[in-house]
Amino acid sequence: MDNKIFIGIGSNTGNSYKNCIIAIKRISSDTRASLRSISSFYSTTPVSDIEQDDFINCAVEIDWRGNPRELLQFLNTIESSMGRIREEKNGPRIIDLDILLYGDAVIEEAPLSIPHRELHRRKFAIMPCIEIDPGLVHPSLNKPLGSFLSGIGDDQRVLKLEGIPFSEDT
Ligand code: PH2
Ligand code: MG
Ligand code: MG
Repeated sequence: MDNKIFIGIGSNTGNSYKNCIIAIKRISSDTRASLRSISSFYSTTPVSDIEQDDFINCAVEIDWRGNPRELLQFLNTIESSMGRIREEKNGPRIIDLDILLYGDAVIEEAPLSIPHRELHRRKFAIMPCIEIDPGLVHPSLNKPLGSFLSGIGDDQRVLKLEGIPFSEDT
């Protein structure tokens, strides 16, 4: 239960902000999950070759009474319940729930890939995590998570959204 588990949340279809909130509520309403922390919401440019709208991204830290595989299944179930269908890689999506970090675990057993394969290359994933815990270290690259930011191009724009109340009528 001491694992620092970080879930990356993203949406760029429909009301993206609301979609992220619905996903957070569904995560926290399961008895196996406890919400420890929610990051700010960020407006982010798509990292993709496909032309599409900007994303809303955030991250949550949770405790999970189960194993990583069960967590992945749980997140996939929430994605499906929100209408996610398997779209093209890096295409627009109503909701995306990715396990970014599972404590110090390094797991490469398809479909599990922990830490998330792209975590250190994506500002929209790193920023919300280090906002919650600035001391995070990448468990397989063994460097502070924040240290990867300087190597990421300025084309990845990430704008922290200030002053948006968490609780809307969702
Ligand atoms: N997710 C992707 C691909 N590109 N870009 C942004 N800004 N935010 C995302 O969540 C995102 C992306 C694949 O899951
Ligand atoms: Mg993703
Ligand atoms: Mg995903």
